[in-house]
Amino acid sequence: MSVINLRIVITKGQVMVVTVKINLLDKIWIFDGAMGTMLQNDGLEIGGLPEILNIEASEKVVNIHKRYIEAGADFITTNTFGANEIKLKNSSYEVEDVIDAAIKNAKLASDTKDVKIVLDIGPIGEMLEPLGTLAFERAYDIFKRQILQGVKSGADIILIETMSDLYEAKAAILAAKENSDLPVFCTMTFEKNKRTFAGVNVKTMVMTLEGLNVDALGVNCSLGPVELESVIEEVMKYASIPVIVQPNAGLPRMSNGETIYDLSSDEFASAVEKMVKSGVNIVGGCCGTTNEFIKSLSIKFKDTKPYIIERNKLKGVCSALKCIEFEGIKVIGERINPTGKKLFKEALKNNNIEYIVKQALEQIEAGADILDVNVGLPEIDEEKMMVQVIKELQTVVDVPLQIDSNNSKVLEGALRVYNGKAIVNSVNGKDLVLDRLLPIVKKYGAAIIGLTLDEDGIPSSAEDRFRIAEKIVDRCLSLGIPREDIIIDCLTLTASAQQKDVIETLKAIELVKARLNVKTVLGVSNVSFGLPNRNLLNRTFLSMALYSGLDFPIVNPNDVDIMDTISAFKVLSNEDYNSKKYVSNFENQIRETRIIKKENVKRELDNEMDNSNDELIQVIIKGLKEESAEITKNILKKKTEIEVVNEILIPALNIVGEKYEKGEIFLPQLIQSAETVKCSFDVIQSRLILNDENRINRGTIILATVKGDIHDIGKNIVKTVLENYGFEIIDLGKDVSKEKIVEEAKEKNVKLVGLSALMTTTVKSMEETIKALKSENIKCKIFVGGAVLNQEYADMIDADYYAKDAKEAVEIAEKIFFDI
Ligand code: B1M
Repeated sequence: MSVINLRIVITKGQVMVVTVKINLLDKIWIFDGAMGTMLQNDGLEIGGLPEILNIEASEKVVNIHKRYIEAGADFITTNTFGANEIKLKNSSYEVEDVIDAAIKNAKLASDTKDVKIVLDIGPIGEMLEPLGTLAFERAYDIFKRQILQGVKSGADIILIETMSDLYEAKAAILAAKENSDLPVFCTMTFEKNKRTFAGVNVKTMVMTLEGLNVDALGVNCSLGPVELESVIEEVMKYASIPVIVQPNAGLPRMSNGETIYDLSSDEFASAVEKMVKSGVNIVGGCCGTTNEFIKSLSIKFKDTKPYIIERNKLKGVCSALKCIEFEGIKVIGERINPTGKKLFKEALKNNNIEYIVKQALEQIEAGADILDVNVGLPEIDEEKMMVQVIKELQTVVDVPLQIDSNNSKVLEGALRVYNGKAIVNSVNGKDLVLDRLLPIVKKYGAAIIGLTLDEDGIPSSAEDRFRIAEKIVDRCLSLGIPREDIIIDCLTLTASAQQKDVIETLKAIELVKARLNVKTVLGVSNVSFGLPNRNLLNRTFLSMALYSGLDFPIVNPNDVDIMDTISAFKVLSNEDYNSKKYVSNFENQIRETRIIKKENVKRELDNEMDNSNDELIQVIIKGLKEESAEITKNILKKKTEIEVVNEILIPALNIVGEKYEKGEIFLPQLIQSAETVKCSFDVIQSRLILNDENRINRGTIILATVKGDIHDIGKNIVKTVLENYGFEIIDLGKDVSKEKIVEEAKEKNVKLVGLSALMTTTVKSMEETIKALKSENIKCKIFVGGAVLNQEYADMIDADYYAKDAKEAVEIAEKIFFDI
């Protein structure tokens, strides 16, 4: 696991490429430190593109590499962090030229010394869907271009670093693996709450990156080694491959207009030593570190042998945000499957993805840990549909998904776009199936369900089913799919048709558990086909199977009897320690029954509309975009547009904001809710515009969300309401610089400018914008609004007016233009 192959080019006499194996656990390997901050110290302007200097000031880059090599770095990283087609689009250079020059610079600096040249790949600079607008496939192509050139110019290793979004990291890793045979290291960037800013946690990172077969994984940037200690502690608990750490030189602060970091090189090395003692064996530096820092590291770890620490390999699967460990019983929801479901089939035929998303949410609410996803219908393109459903589901739900198809193209398409570690359902004992599917499972690092059937069908006896299970396990292990990722399905047979075989399934589970030490899964409800009172048979069989060693029942989580049986089994098998969950389940059920009763009474008293209000709030919290528009249209039959905004949309966003602040939801869900509000708001906006047929211009107003702030829902509401009152709005959008606002205000000679800000950090740029407008002597009044502001703040930053909401914005406009 820890050995990587490096291609070495020998040029004495003739050119020869040989492969050298190096063991990453042989020593503490030293990476270099920062490039960007070193170049800034050497005159690079803040905001300038450091990668261009590979061509325009190559001597500066070579010099920095040399300083790191002299300091003792074993690996030097090319100056290519942002050398991608998005960041270079306004420069006069192509990606290929920049990367080629960067690798040449590194080679020149390394001369004949034994250092490895690492192709550095940073984030693209635009967010991937659903956080942003960049498609996964487009991101892959951007990375591919960098990697192809890196290989051509002779890099030894690829480092994918400073990643916040696991999805972006995956696009880069796939691009690296599919277009080169170089070793791949990947590091992500964590905040103090042990999540990346996109919500990824340590477990989901480790699971996904190890699954994708990187050679080393770890953490870089964002914090100093002291603050990163708890993150590393967690990485070291779970990672089973070499770990790399490149912290910043402490925390930054401003001093005399310059950013300085708070650790000396020796303090830095001492803090890193703690990480080395916990098992980290590749160390270097990120922002603010210099050759002095790398020298301190190389002196400190010159004779240190890596600490080999016993680690618990993580067993389980994950989405980008949530990890389900394979311990105890886990419920797999079976409802996303068209078999025998008329409405589901219709939804698939009509591309009604919202219906499928609702099935997912219902199952999660009912207690599913993992969701099976099967969208196979003869009349639809299964691959296209599966990819679309996986993409949509993972923007709304956070439980891991199980991709259910026997078509290799469908499986590969889905695994490619899945953000996390999935389960593949299903492989079986047929040689052809094993040959075709196992390499795909290995490549994408999924867990796998193996069915105990082969070319001769499903054997009757437990022993024969066990033999197929054994064959599947052997084939997986020989391909490098670890035992903990293998789940065996001993197949439920129907009691009405094959009564004596039902018990064989249970015996087979016992054999598999005892002799193969893998997890087991079973679709339960097959057992009862053709017999009355199916539920009774299902839950009795479920209890028997759980007692035989079933780990993952595939069931309908909406079936209360089934879920209660599982809950009771967890008590009796000692999994639910002190019966805590069982007791709270039933407490909840009692409470829920009471709530339902109370709600029924309330419902009779309330009008229908209040239910729709709650429904819309729930839809916003869950992020169901399409439904929000429909419900909004209904509510607008009884409420005014402003009432909908004030009584429903804003309270719903407040709930979402609170959940985000408490860490109950993360950025992807926050974005999804904001998008859902936009769908409702589009309906409101179109109505307001329709209502205003005889619009006249009662005055022109500039509106903008200030620099650094991308929140624009509130500002857009203010805009629509002001337009509704006959004012013409020049909407400069969000994240608008003070220069742009000043320029527009001058050019359009407006009487009134409105500024919006939602974050404490951006009130400062609001203040600067006001200062700029006033210092240019522009004869306009300025009003401000946004959730962080109040009258006191507005006065403090010298605004002329403060508007609490859109209605107050109208009052201010009327005052300015008509002195009303
Ligand atoms: Co973010 N966000 N967000 N966010 N977001 C807040 C504001 C936050 C309070 C959430 C939280 O932590 N509880 C928090 C700020 C903390 C702080 O500084 N105090 C926060 C954060 C931290 C962030 C990010 C940094 C998260 C991250 O990336 N880690 C990031 C910021 C990026 C950036 O701006 N550089 C971020 C991103 C986003 C989304 C993109 C996901 C999305 C915005 C989508 C969009 O706007 N297009 C979003 C959302 C939706 C929110 C919350 C949940 C809702 C904001 C909103 O639209 N409210 C918000 C929490 C909250 O406010 N409860 C939160 C509804 C809107 C109608 O109200 O804008 O106040 P509001 O407008 C009202 C009035 O204030 C007034 O009239 C409107 C109607 O009554 N008004 C004006 C507003 N502007 C006016 C201008 C006027 C007059 C009146 O005259 C000119």
